[in-house]
Amino acid sequence: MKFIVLTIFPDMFNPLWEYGIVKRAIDQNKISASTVNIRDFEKGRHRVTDDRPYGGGSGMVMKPEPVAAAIRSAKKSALASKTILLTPQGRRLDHSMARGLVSLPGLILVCGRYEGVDERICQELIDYEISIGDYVLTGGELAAMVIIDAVTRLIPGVLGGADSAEKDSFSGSLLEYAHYTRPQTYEGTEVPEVLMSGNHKEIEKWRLESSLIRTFLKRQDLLQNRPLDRQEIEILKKWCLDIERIIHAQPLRGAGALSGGQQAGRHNNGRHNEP
Ligand code: 4FV
Repeated sequence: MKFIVLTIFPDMFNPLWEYGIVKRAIDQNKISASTVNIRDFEKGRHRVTDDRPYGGGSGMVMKPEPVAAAIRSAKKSALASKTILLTPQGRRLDHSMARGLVSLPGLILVCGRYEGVDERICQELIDYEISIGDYVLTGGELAAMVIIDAVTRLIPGVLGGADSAEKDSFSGSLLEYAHYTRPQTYEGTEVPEVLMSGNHKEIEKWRLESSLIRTFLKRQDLLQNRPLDRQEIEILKKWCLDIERIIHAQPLRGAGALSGGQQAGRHNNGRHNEP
């Protein structure tokens, strides 16, 4: 996969190219990555790439000419690549979008600065607008790095066997299960017994329950329109029973606590005849 980043701060990407999984992917020729300085396409003596906004107002706008020239130059060496503008206006990046981008031969990532890029660029030369979140960055560079990192690790073979992307959070659109490593006891807290049992069936079941409970507690929105398989339904039903048992086992506490008589009422198949 080919990444070409158009930016006025190309050196910001050096650490990304030189460390971790992205570096390994470059060394394994799984990806090629390069930057293009938009300033190089600005003819003026001071290579100024921004100008005042028509209609007045604060801030500056990135001029169309150098950005367009940089895009057209990049496209020459990456014909099949899609051109992406990083902007809060874009479709929100998520795991399924990242998985979609992996199938492309390459990405030309346009990093805006100032208030953004002249709108006529968006209309003519941009294939997709992508946002990494509903907040405003000082530039598109960090968003471009997020996309390069999230997409590169999904390229088959980039993540070694041990840490495959299959078990990612969001891969089954559940959050990942809890991870533990040595020591077995840390500050008095034990690693769950089942994880040291070697019983892979039980470990898989425990991990699924861990993913489900974490998703239920932290990201219920992910469960909303997500079909449940038989095993997941069994687990959720078990929780319901556990919760029912707790409800029925505990005397009601606090102001709402029912008096003796009403207390009795509560046990008739759980219907509360709350006043
Ligand atoms: C952004 C985002 C973002 C807006 C103006 C760059 C900045 C400046 N990009 N997701 N959120 N971009 O805030 O992707 O030009």
